[in-house]
Amino acid sequence: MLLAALLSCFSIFSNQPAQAQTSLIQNAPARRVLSLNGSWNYIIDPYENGFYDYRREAFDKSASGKGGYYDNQKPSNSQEPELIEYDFDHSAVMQIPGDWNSQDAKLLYYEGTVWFKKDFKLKPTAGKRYFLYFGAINYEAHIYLNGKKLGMHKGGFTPVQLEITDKLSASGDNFVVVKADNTRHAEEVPTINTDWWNYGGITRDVYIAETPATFIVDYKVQLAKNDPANLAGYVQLDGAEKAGQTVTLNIAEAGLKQTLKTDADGRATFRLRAKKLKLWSPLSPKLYAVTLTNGAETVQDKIGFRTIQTQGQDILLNGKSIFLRGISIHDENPLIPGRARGEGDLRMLLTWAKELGCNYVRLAHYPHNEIMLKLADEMGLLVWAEVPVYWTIAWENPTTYQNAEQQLSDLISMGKNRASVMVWSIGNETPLGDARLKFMSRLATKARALDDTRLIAAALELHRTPDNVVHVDDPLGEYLDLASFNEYAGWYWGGKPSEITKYTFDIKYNKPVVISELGGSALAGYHGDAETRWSEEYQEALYINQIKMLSTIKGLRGLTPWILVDFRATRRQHPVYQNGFNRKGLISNTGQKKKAFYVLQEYYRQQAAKYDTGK
Ligand code: GCB
Repeated sequence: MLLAALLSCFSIFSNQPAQAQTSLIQNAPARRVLSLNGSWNYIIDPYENGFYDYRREAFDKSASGKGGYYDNQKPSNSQEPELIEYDFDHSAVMQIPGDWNSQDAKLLYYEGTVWFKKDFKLKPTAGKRYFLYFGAINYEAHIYLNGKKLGMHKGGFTPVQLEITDKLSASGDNFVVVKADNTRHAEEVPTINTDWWNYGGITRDVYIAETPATFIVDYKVQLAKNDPANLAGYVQLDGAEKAGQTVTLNIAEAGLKQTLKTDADGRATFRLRAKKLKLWSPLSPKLYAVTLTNGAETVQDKIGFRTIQTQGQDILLNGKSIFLRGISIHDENPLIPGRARGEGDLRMLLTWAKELGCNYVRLAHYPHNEIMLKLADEMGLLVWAEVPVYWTIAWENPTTYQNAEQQLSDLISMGKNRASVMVWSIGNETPLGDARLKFMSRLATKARALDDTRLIAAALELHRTPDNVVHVDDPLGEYLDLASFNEYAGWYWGGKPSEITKYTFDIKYNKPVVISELGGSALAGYHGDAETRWSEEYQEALYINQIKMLSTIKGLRGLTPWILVDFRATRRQHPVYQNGFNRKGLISNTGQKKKAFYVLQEYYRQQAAKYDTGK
């Protein structure tokens, strides 16, 4: 606890991403005691007047630590009239989780600071610990409880967790204030340039998790690497009494029960024979109820077990060859519109993917909601999960690297018990260069060290020669398990859709080829012939010819075309065809399926008939 307290001080005074958080609580929603979702008051603060004084000194670094909006000051009844130039209680409210861009017309393009405040009642119980948990806040968040700073966090798609055990008020009346700032910076992750909307705010669930004084903070219960007969993993306790404790692992349905003893660091590793497990697969997404018990504490999870490995150019799921019928997905619900806000939105996206015939999804380009991974487990969809190391990152900046590594570690921590997750992707379309290779290969090594039971990949770029050969030879490929690349023949290059079948592929690596992107745009309801750009017929022809062209690739083991649904993108400014949306969706932003949807659906039907034998 002392260490955790010291670390959380560190985050207050440093500019680093919040290394402050103790390890993320595994399956945090299962420890939820109080949801803070709902209406939060907010104040728009482009000049950051609630954070800095007029000399641009941060209030929270002053001797008193006071003066910022986080004080949530209200007029007292003193004789002297006080000057207070903000008032949360009379400010507008917004629904959390939810981005600000789609909830207030003034904020559609806004990049800067918005302050949020929520009152809540929670009387701490003696002997318990409390953690304030945000699923995600984009991008830089400063968090205060009852006027005191808890910490700072950078990274818009990974959880923010702060211990508040000693900071809750004894009376039970509390308020939390968050300064969220989505300003883009060149040295951040992602950097200033992306092809998605920079949604700001508290975009995922907020709650308080309650735990015993010493508790199960983390665990991994998965099959050992490539070994369907053994479970391997660990349980990690946190708290003063963590050494020498007994933890029971129970998977009743499989008749497995094991008592584990923690070492001096509160960790118990195990390897357990588990011969008769029914393995998880998209055809049969079997999940087992897994229970971990330490004294009075019981943590429950639903976990599937499967192996995934490559063999030459093959991908083996549970030892059997699989073809990945995929689609790329952004964490956005165009129908609301805005960031997906909860289970219903996420289920809608994955249901569309199932309807398309998918057994696999690429969750681009950043960590998606933990709920998405759980739904994928339940619905039988394999997952490519990614960090926002996208395009031009500040490759030479050590802080940028640390930030990327932290986001990767948090993603892996959050998803490591999900059978659906088969790929950790370390980035997308990063440009060739020495500094980049060093940065990316280091990330690949880190990902492997954190979890060697998944494949490591990245979406690479290609280049062409005048003989119509497409080359994939990025040196980063050496460090990866898949030959994955984005390929836009018929849209960004290669002429009309009917011309692209002349291309052949020269792929340097003897690894499974999984095309991470392909596609072209169409405005739903706009019709023309197969050569009319933006028409549904153009996109349809593009998919037909892409499929023909790709079928010539030896070792093609799957694809995730770009993208399931049209999504908001600032760089897409054509007033007729785009109107602020990237139109490469197979489904429009009003939920209308375009012609190309059915082309891919038919291809996937054929692939399923070939590979999904049901055995
Ligand atoms: C890409 C990017 C993706 C873009 C897409 C496009 O290669 O990886 O983020 O949205 O192309 O539509 O241009």
